[in-house]
Amino acid sequence: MLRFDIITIFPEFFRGVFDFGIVRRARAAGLVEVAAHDLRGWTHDRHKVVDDRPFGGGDGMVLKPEPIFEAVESLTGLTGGAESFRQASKRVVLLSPQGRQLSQALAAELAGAERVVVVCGRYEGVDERVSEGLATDEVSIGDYVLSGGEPAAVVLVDAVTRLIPGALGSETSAVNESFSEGILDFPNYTRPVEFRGRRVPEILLSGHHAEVARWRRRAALRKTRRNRPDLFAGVELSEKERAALDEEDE
Ligand code: 6GU
Repeated sequence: MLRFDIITIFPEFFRGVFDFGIVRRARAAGLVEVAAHDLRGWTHDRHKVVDDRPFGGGDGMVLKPEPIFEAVESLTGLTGGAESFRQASKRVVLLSPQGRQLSQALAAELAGAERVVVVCGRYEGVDERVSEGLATDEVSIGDYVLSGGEPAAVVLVDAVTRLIPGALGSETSAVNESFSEGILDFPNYTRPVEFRGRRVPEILLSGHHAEVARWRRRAALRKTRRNRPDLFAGVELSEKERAALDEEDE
């Protein structure tokens, strides 16, 4: 059982969002548990203040360290910082645009933890001592700006949950997916055979399994080259594949 604890100033944001699809099923099966906690619950003043003005000046407010440290320490029962969390198979993920980018490899690592505490930063910032002295990981979901870490927390929980053994059910496997081979997934088609003048590629109707597999690999490579040249640069092509792709270019 992997437990996610999300620390946020908007706990209501998560109402219902984990009640669909794979995540719902994984929760129902007892494979994961997800709880959202209001950061203000770890303040001690009457106005439940969680932020303050930045030292050195500037716009916006910065999340204070004390409530975040208290929240993480009370949820984990540990006060020894990143090293003690890792030793206990717990991870404390600070979500911020300054993090390293979430990848399938990091998602797989987190899927092996017993506890993942997710701290939702906000766009203006989080006191750096959270990153320095509390988080095991500082993570971004991509190069664009969100107003807060909450949408990123939903992304993280989804990406990690579907990698927990049993979460996808017997009919599907995470092994055949996009990124597991370093290239994008192949294009899929279903009925009808012709739709608005576009036909399903004939090979897929032929029943020749080896030819279908070869077509899919080449179509996936073509699509990866067009949409993700960064991934394509790392792909090892056989002579035949290189020739086939070069031929299509003419
Ligand atoms: Cl994790 N937080 C915010 N505020 N913006 C982001 C992000 C996270 N990842 C990409 N942009």
